[in-house]
Amino acid sequence: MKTALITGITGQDGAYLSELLLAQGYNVHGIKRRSSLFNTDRIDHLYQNPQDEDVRFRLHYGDLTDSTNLIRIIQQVQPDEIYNLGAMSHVQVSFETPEYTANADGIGTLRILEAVRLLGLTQKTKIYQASTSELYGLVQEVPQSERTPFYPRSPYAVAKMYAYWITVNYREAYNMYACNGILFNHESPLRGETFVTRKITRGVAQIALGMQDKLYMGNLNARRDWGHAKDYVEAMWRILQQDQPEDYVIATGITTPVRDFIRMAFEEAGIEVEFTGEGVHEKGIVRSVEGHLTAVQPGQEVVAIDPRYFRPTEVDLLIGDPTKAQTKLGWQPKYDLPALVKEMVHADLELFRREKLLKEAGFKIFSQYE
Ligand code: NDP
Ligand code: GDR
Repeated sequence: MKTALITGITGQDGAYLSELLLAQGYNVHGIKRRSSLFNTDRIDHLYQNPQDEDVRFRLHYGDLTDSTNLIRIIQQVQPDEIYNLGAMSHVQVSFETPEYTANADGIGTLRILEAVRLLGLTQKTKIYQASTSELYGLVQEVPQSERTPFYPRSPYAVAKMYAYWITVNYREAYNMYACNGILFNHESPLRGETFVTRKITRGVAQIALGMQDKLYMGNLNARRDWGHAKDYVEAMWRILQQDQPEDYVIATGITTPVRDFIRMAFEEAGIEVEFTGEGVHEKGIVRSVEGHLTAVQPGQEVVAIDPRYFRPTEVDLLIGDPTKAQTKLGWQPKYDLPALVKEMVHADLELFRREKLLKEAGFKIFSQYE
C-alpha cells in the first residue's frame, strides 16, 4: 500500500485527488492550515476518526512557510509520493500579497524538496509540483506546450516560476523523481468562490432564484482553456507513475472567452443573455427566459463591468497543447466545457435553493465575497 502526502488538501484539487488516491488504496496524509473557522468542507466526507481501525486518511497541521513543520511531517509520514498543491492560488490577490505569495508558492516548494533531500528520501519519495499555465503569461506562441517560453505576468506566476525551476533543478542535481504538471485552468463545483467560473455560476444561480440582481465582472475578453478538476487530478497521479520523471502540459486544447462562459452558464439556467456596449460600458441583458423562471425579466441587466476586477497585468489567451500527456500518459479528459458548465450551474442552483429556504425560515445566510 502506497502512502501519499498532499499539501493543499483542503483546496479544490486536494479534495478530488484525495478521493482518487483513497479509491486506489493509498494511505493519504494531508497538511491543513490552522484557521479560526473550519476549512475542511471539501474533505469532510473523507474524514475518519483517528481512533477508528484501518484509518487511511489523516490530517496534520502545517504550513508551507514553516520548514521545521514540513520536515517533521515528512519524516513522520515517509511518503512514497508528495503532491505539492498548497499555494496562495489567486492571481489577482497575489498583486496585493506579493511577498507572502512568493514565500508560500515559491520558497514553499523549495522547503518540500529540501526536506526530502535532508531526510535522505530522494530515492524513495516522488514529488509532484502544481505548476500552472500562468507561467506562459504574455503570449509567446499558441497553443502552449512544454517547449513554449515562459513570460509570467503576476506575482503568483513569478513565484510559481521559481517553483517550476527549483523542481527541475532538484531533479537534475539530486536525481530525484520530481515533476511539474503545467495545468491549465480546471474548475468544478468545488472551485473557490472568487475564481471567475465559480463566481459566474454562483451569480447565475442567485440571479435565477431572485437572490441577486446583477453580476459585476472584470475582463470579459480573457480566454481560458477550461477543464474539469476531476480529470486533472488523474493526470497528476499518472505523472508520478512513469518510469522517468518529466514535466507535462495538461489542457483540453480548446479556449473560450469569459463572456461565452457567462452566456453558457445563464443558458443552463434557462436565461438567454446578449451582450451590448464595449469596454467598461459592456452589459449583459436578458433576451428571453424559459417559462418557469419568474425572478428574471427580459430586458433586465444582469451583467455589468466593474474595473476593480481588472488586473494590473493580464494574461489574455491560454490554450494548451496536451499532446505529450495524451501520448505518454494515455491521459484523456472525460468532461468537455458544456458538461462542466452544466455540473457547476446545477450544483450552485441546488446550493442556493437550500440557502434561500434557510433565509426564508429566518436563518442567517452565508457571507458574500467578491
Ligand atoms: P485552492 O486555492 O482551491 O487550494 C489551495 C490550497 O492551498 C488550500 O488547501 C489552501 O489552504 C492551501 N494553502 C494556501 N496557502 C498555504 C500555505 N501557506 N501553507 C499550506 N497550505 C496552503 O487551489 P486549487 O486546488 O485550485 O489548486 C491547487 C494547486 O494547483 C495550487 O498550487 C494552484 O496554484 C495550482 N494550480 C491550479 C489550477 C487551477 O486551475 N485550479 C491550475 C494550475 C495550477 P486553505 O484551505 O486553508 O486556504
Ligand atoms: P486565473 O483564474 O487568473 O486564470 O488563475 P480566474 O478564474 O481568477 O480568472 C480567469 C480570467 O477571468 C478574468 N475575469 C475575472 N476573474 C475573476 N477572478 N473575477 C472576475 O470578476 C473576473 N472577470 C474577468 C480574469 O481577468 C482572468 O483573465 C487560475 C488560478 O486557479 C491559478 O491558481 C491557476 O494557476 C490558473 O488558473 C491556471
